[in-house]
Amino acid sequence: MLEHVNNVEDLKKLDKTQKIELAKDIRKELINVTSKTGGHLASNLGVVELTIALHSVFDVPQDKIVWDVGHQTYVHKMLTGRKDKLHTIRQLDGISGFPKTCESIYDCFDTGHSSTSISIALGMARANAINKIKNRVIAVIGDGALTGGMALEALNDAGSSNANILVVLNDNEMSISKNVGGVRNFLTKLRTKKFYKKTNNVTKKVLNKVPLLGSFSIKLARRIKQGIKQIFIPNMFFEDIGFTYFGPVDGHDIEKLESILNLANSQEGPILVHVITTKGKGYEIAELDPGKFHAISKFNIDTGELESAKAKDYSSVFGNKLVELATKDEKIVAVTAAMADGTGLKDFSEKFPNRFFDVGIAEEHAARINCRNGKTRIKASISRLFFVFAKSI
Ligand SMILES: Cc1ncc(C[n+]2csc(CCOP(=O)(O)OP(=O)(O)O)c2C)c(N)n1
Repeated sequence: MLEHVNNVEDLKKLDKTQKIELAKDIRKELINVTSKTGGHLASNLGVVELTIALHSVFDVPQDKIVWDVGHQTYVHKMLTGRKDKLHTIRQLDGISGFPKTCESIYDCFDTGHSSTSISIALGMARANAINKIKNRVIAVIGDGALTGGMALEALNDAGSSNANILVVLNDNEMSISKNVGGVRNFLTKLRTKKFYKKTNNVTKKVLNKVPLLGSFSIKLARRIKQGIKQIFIPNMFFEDIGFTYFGPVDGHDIEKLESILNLANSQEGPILVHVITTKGKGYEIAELDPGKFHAISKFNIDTGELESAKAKDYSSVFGNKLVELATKDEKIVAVTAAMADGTGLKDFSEKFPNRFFDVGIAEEHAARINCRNGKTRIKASISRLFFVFAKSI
């Protein structure tokens, strides 16, 4: 099927069975290519159906899809005219592993830094409103990236606005490694409220009737909807701060995804669609160890083993030394912003779990908790954030 799909126009002509076939072909190609080039495999395997659904429902480049971090855009690149260049990804003179406006009109913003997509999309949505442009703006953000302060600041701003912004939350319970923190705990509660889907169906039926009833009834229907949700999920954060929430929806079911995205597309104002995906989906070895396959170098497809053993790098030297020092000095603790592996702190986290703090993708916050308190001194990887960040993307 992939042979017949070069761009989004080709994709839009496919029926539902053909799209499922396409998803399989895309996965095969992602695994093949990244086994030779290295890359962000697990995150891309997780968004195959989501990317197909987004490009089926929306019309890029008029509609804008802002991908948070941007490491999960390989499928988007394949569907927007760059399928034949995928094998050059991250190579000299090849295509980038991240969205690049100079590479394609379908990449609407250059990203790499996490937690920026809602701010960018909100800016675009406000510009649309001023210029009376009707196009949709969509931010696709992972649950990991949602732990970043800027994402929460943007939700705060967007929720109280009337901007037409759609936030698609790609929730796979993973940052690079397991996601952490209160936002993670809140999302877990939402995910496990299965009956909430039924509430959503009621909502859908109510809202579908709304155009017949006029604007007073729109407000009334929204209130009813809000009321129903509040009964089932008290403290429904997204709704409370002003977003219309849809979900959770199975992020590997293209039909359901298209249906919920169409529903979201028919609404005004700030909307959030909560999508549940599996990092590494469809490649068992990556599903079992999504952290390792988040960003991987060349590997053997059958075994998942790296082609060349990882050389001793700066991070491992740093991590080993820190473990050595921390063994002698119990005042040493380590702080990381969702980068335990990338900062060489995995060993430390296993040996000294009580002295290890993963604060989520929150470097600014991490730097601030790096302070003296009596005899305890928080050292560790803070001073290396910028090195580590540059390396990680
Ligand atoms: C500010 C910042 N800190 C750290 C990183 C490194 N980083 C890249 S992707 C990622 C995890 C993202 O998790 P999530 O948003 O859930 O996406 P997923 O890969 O799980 O789909 C991290 C920590 C970054 N890109 N930017």
